[in-house]
Amino acid sequence: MSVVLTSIEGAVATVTVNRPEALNAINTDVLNALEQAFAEVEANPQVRAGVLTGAGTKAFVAGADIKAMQAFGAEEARAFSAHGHRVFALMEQSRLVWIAAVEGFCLGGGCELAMAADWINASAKSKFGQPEVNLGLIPGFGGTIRLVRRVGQAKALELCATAEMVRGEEALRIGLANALYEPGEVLVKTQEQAALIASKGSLAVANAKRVIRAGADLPAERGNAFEQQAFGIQFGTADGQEGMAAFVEKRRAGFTGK
Ligand code: DAK
Repeated sequence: MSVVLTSIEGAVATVTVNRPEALNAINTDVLNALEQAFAEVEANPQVRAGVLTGAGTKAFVAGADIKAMQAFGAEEARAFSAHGHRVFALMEQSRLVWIAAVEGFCLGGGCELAMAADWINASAKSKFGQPEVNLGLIPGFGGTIRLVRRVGQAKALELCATAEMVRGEEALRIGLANALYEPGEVLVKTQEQAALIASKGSLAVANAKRVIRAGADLPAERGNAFEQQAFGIQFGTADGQEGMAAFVEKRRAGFTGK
């Protein structure tokens, strides 16, 4: 059985980290399989939104694989970190919105993987944390950067320095999760949300994602200029014309992704 599974339902792809016996811990095989899965989904014109999850109900992903990392020297650790950064960034660079559906433990590299998605939907029984200092380590898959952007510098450092876990409700409160669902419901609810996104103009969704993600790293003046350019581009698309015509003609828009 592959360590990463991909299923496609309508226009929604669901990518599942599938090592439940190790609480879906991330090793090199998982990174390679995720890289392949993201590339295949990206290239599939049928797919218009993505969901990332973990197999089983006990964990989304309980971290990087500690047993595998134990054998690393500094150079292997740096290469493993670079590999993870490259693979996780594929979701950020994607034309698709990616949503992480988190049930159970979401720790260390697992929390970093979830944060590389565009947002996180959490189960009320989920537990988030960056417990690397318990192992004498620090986050190595982008957590120090992405966590600060989600929850602010002081809360990010508090989580990384104390290794304390927070429950789904607290993750929602601090802005780490966007939504909270009953245990067992988060995947289905997230797939429903992804299907809603997939029903919109896909070029517009991709453009909005590109502008918002780029804008977060730009000074406001350049971000505003980038938005103006991107706004103009939408008017040259068939979807933009169709969406406005449908409103004026009081009918449902038929988007083609062109
Ligand atoms: N790695 C490997 N195996 C893991 C694992 C992990 N992160 N988490 C759990 N497992 C395995 C357990 O070893 C156990 O396997 P067996 O011993 O049965 O073979 C199985 O999953 C079930 O786990 P438990 O028996 O421990 O289950 P419990 O319910 O008792 O406890 C737990 C659940 C989540 C509280 C516990 O498993 C736990 O504390 N896990 C470790 C959580 C953790 O510390 N995660 C952060 C990992 S560090 C870097 C790159 C990346 C990173 C850092 C640096 N560079 C390259 C520089 C990231 C680091 C991390 O993510």
